Amino acid sequence: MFIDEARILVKAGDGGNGCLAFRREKYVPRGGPSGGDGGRGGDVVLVATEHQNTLLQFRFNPEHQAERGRHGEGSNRTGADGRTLEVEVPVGTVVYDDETGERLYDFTKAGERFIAARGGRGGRGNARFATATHQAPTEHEPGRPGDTRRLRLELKLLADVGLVGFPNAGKSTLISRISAARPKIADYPFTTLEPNLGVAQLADFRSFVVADIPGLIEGAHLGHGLGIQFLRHIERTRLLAHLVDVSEGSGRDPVHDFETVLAELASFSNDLAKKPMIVVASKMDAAQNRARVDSLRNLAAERGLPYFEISGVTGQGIDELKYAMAERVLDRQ
Ligand SMILES: Nc1nc2c(ncn2[C@@H]2O[C@H](COP(=O)(O)OP(=O)(O)OP(=O)(O)O)[C@@H](O)[C@H]2O)c(=O)[nH]1
Ligand SMILES: [Mg+2]
Repeated sequence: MFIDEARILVKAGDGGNGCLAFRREKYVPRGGPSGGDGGRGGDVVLVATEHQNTLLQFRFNPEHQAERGRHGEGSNRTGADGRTLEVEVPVGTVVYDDETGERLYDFTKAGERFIAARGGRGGRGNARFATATHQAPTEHEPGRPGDTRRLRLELKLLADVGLVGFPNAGKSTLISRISAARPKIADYPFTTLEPNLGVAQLADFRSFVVADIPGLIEGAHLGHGLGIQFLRHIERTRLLAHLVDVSEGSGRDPVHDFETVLAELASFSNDLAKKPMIVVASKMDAAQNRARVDSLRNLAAERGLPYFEISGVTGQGIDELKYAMAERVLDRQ
């Protein structure tokens, strides 16, 4: 299982100090104590969101501090409370205390909130200490410090985009071009034996997760090749990118390849076969026969599927494809 991890420091706001003051006003003899209370420090609250799917943002931004409470003032003015700081974490994040290892919270739904650090209470002003026999109190309290905590966040990455296609279609090459994943790439079928996940990043720091799985061949659902057991890794993706080798080297017909893989997907699950799909003509640099390429393009057009042409070798079309994937899986942002 591919796990994303981040360590963060959360600091809640300190409470404001209570005030020491006495009322001094014209025509009011012996004005009493009037020091207001300090405000409460802001909490740091983690909030689950579906707008993020990795913990990447915390690598650039590991410290989160909420506002302190304002100090109390004379004339019984209470200091304002510090604002709560909300920190968004992806749904699926598990929060641990980094010092004790204790598991503190497990986010399963968007909108769930966990108070990671509580703000300090404001100190009481001297007005609070007045009693019938103690009319000019000078006691007043400092605010309490807010909690400081080191947390470890852990997220099981779920893929947004699944790469499917025949063995040798260039799936691993593609994931290595759009993410930091470095799977084994070789000129023979079934190079990939285990699924690989990669985080594809966009220029604006948004990101999505791509899964590269072993290739499928005819009869995969009967156990041919490596079989279809790996398809469960892409069952929860929101988009499939179907790579078809359009170079002469494959020795097969692109349309036939496309339909074969689709049939294998359908025999695994109907949902999978119905997932949104992008058709990708792969190895364009080695495709001399335009008719082969066009047959795939026409097929995509007939089925109303988006179509891209790429080469993992020259880089042709890679960025366009990456942004097309992002557009379809990050539509919530
Ligand atoms: N000419 C050319 N060769 C490519 C391109 N993309 C991948 N290849 C080559 O094709 C072979 C297979 O690439 P992989 O990325 O391992 O293919 P795969 O789909 O992951 O294969 P399996 O893991 O076996 O299913 C390698 O020798 C790559 O160098 C491309 O765009 N152009
Ligand atoms: Mg591979």
